[in-house]
Amino acid sequence: QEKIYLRDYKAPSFSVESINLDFNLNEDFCRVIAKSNITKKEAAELRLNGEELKLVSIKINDKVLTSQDYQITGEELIIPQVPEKFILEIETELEPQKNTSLEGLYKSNGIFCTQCEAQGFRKITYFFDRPDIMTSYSVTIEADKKKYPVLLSNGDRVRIDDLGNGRHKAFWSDPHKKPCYLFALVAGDLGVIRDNFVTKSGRKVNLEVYAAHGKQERCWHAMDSLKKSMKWDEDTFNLEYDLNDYMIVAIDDFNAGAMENKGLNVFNSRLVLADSNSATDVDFHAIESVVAHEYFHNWTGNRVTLRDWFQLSLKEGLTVFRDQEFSADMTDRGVQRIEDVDALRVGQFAEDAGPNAHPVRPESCMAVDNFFTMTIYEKGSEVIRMMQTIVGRKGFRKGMDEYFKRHDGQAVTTDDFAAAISEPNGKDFTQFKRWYHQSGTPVVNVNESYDSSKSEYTLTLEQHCPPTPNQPTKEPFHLPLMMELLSKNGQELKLECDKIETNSDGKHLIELKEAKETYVFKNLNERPVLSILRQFSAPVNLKWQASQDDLYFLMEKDTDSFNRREMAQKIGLGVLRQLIDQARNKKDLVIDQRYLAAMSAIIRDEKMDHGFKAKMLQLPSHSVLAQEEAVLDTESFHTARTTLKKAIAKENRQQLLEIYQKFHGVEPKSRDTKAFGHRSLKNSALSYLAELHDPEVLEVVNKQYWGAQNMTDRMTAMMILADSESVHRDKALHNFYEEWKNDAVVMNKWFTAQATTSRKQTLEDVKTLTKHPAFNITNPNNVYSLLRAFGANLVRFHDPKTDAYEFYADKIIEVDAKNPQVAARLCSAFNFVQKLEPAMKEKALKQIRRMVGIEALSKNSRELLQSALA
Ligand code: HT7
Ligand code: ZN
Repeated sequence: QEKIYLRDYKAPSFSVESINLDFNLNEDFCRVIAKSNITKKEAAELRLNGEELKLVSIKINDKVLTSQDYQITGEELIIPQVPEKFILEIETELEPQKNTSLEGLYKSNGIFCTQCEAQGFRKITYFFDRPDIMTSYSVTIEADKKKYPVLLSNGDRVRIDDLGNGRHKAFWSDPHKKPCYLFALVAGDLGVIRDNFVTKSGRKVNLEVYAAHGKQERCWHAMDSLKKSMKWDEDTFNLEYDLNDYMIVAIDDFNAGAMENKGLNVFNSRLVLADSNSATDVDFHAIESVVAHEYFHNWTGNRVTLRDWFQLSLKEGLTVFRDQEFSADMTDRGVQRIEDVDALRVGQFAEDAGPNAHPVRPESCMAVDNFFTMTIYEKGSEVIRMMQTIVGRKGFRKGMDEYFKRHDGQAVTTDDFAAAISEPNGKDFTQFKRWYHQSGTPVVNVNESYDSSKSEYTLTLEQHCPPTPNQPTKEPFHLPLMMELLSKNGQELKLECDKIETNSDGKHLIELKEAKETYVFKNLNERPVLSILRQFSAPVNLKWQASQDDLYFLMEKDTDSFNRREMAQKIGLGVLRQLIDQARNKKDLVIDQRYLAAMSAIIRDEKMDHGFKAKMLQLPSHSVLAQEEAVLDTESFHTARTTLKKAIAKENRQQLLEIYQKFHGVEPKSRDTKAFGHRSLKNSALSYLAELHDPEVLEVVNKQYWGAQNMTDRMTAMMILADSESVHRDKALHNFYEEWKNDAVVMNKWFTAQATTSRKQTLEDVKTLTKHPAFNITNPNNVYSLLRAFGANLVRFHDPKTDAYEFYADKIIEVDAKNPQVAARLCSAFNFVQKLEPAMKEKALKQIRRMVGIEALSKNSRELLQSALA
């Protein structure tokens, strides 16, 4: 399979001033006529991308071409001779009803829709399917009037004509030039809710959210989220919406979360539909954040777009950063940062340590669709956050203004972005940009000493980055490390060190640029306690052999709430690792009493914010353990974690019950941040108590299931019961199914609850569920909620006593034949292969070899699996 390289980028030889797309939608085929206005900028043959298309005709300036005038080779249409300026008219035929890849034009539950990012437009017509060709679009859609009353595309509605024969035709025109990956079309019989937003300059924007009939009343949270996003972008970045209409359409079959097509976002239904009966607090939060993310793309992605796909993080990293900041402003900034860093650690750090590690701006790839990774998105966002930390918020805003001033309407690179932020702030980002081309998670070693005779505290920091595929050695990174020194009673001390920066937000910063650097702090009459990497100001692995006294001190007293939670995780990790060691060596498991006392103190702390307390009580996850431990022995992870959880629950049974009783049933329908915090704390208390497996607690869980007044409570109880041997288990699962069997979005929760248990028969349950009438392997949400969730269930996926790898590989192969993008998302389950014990490793490798040996395997899956063999 061929690779493509960033170094081969060449600016286009043609420009396309405008394109008119005419769609004629029918039940068994769709006819597309694409008329483009093209200019040749330099001598070149015309090469257009196209896949799975039936070509009907080609005309240049109205003259029909014969087969001697062009060639069709694999994935290109080549016309060697074209004039300087010409109108190219291409007619193609598609079969959207047979399109199971869900890219290009396809049908989901009777609705025609498109997904063009990254390279789906080439499945609609022959075109320059590259983001640096920006074009004005006008679109007509003709379809049956009864079956498809709603006909949508990007931009402004021009008119809709009744054709008098049971068919109608809609005309759309988009005043903004765009790359073809932002093109969209939707045609179907849909319900809609409407509202409007008046922009700061007084323009009224019509807002519409479409969903299947009967579901539209569940779209109001998405609508509210959209209005909040529009206001936030005006207030924060002075960015205003630029069309008269903004439409969101919920679709059941969708490969990803959502798509930011200009003026016409297409969303996975699970990220639109919500009410308190059917959606959890986490769902509500995810919807708010994804609606915001897609809206924010209107400026960061659409108005300023990508020069080429290697620059994907230019829009995705920046837009994730913007949605994280939005969520922080809408909810609780401290808790939001904890959640974002948890997700980064679990997903992106694992990616950076695995066979598919790649830079934020990759150099090569086989399948462009494989770029939609945690590294591009989440690490990309951390890179932007570091820029903001270095220049401060005000400086960052100045840089963003400059970015839009320089590049509005252009297709640009991450280098252009870095220049726009650094230059107005008088900063040099030459070294900083290594974050874009070096992969891997840097390790920072911390060493400290205190000299009481000189009243000096010395801090030595050393950085290195482990080798990653194709990058055996790395240059030092530019690391902004936010820090303070704390006194014995937790106060921030005056920092007398000339190497410490203060950014425009008044935050103290070490800008570590060398492999090793020493910092001396003067006039400290007592040994200070170091608080470093505050707010997780750089995405690094901090190795710091701090004393237990200091760690416990910081967990209790650090003035940076993120670091308090970080210390709780660090101590918890140490305790768990000792328990894992004992479990692996068949020793008695001995609980660390100091840790137990500290966790008990948190449980009993009446002043701590509730949402934050729930985060403090979380034990490090199996995926975090998997990254720290040399061997992936998940049975020992499970034993260690449940033993520790049980010990904490036993010690605090009464207090946990009191927390539960205090908050259970309080404002069950409220969705404000306070209510989220209450529910998160009391459900975390319940999950601790459930570890005791005592009948009284299971009664409480069962009662919560049957009496739940919202999905957060119902789902928590169902997950606990699903993971138990309780007599209540089957009845609850059966009831959930009966209640929600006609609701595709909610049924996914039922699959996940059963795929993520630690019960020994989980694999058998998952196998059975793949044959369940509610499971459809062509629906991405079903695949993710059952199969991918099982692949992420480290305990049961890596169970030496089962054939989980073989079953999972069978499913990858089956999905791959229909939908390569979805299959590729399943492959990451094999990322830990190098950490497996020899027998397990061989079992996993055998399956990977089997998959790679299939000739018809897609390049998407092949690229990801092959590297696991390297
Ligand atoms: N920009 C969107 C990415 C996306 C996507 C990528 C590959 C295959 C299907 C897809 N659907 C949407 C989503 C976003 O980041 O906003
Ligand atoms: Zn995005």
